Amino acid sequence: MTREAMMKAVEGAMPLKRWKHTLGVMETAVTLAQRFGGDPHKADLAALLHDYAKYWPTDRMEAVIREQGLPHELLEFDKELWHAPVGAYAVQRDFGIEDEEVLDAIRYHTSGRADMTLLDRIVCLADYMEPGRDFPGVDRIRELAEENLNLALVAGFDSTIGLLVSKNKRILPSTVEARNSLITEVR
Ligand code: DGI
Ligand code: FE
Ligand code: FE
Ligand code: FE
Repeated sequence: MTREAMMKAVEGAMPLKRWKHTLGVMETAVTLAQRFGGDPHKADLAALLHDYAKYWPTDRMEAVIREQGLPHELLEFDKELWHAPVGAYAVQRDFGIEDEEVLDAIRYHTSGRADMTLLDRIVCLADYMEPGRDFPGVDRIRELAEENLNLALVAGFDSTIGLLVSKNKRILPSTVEARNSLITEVR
């Protein structure tokens, strides 16, 4: 499928606000790839597709997790986590995406994971800091991202972890592992 056709399909799968977010993540991911030696083409593609399953009904996401053997552990954590691994499955099925690096960047864009690839980091950070994002600390993340991808991403995870702690919500172990792994590298 062409990029144009995928863009139409992704746009049609979400409200306008989320499509604008997607365009922001694409632009930011390409900039970060150029800045930090990543592949801009893969960054663009993974960013375009990263939230494809965001508006799927919960029961449909749950069915994919169960039927496709995705980690069942996810079902015990916030539903907001589900669209990432479900999205990786869906873009392979619906658009024929087979590039494992791109699929992983989609799969882990929300949770993170230990030893994230460069592309994982680029997409996850772009998702935090695209121009349309506005949350406490986002400007600090953008500042750090001028120089240091890892420190910026740690700041991103810190904002998420802080939010989850303040709401007394469970934290997926992969998110803690992602942060542990990043701070071990920057130390
Ligand atoms: O899909 P987006 O809104 O663009 O962003 P996202 O895919 O990064 O989703 C993030 C949401 O997931 C955010 O509101 C926090 C929520 N969340 C719930 N539990 C966890 C979690 N995020 C992480 N990283 N880890 C969790 O355990
Ligand atoms: Fe997302
Ligand atoms: Fe994210
Ligand atoms: Fe997103």
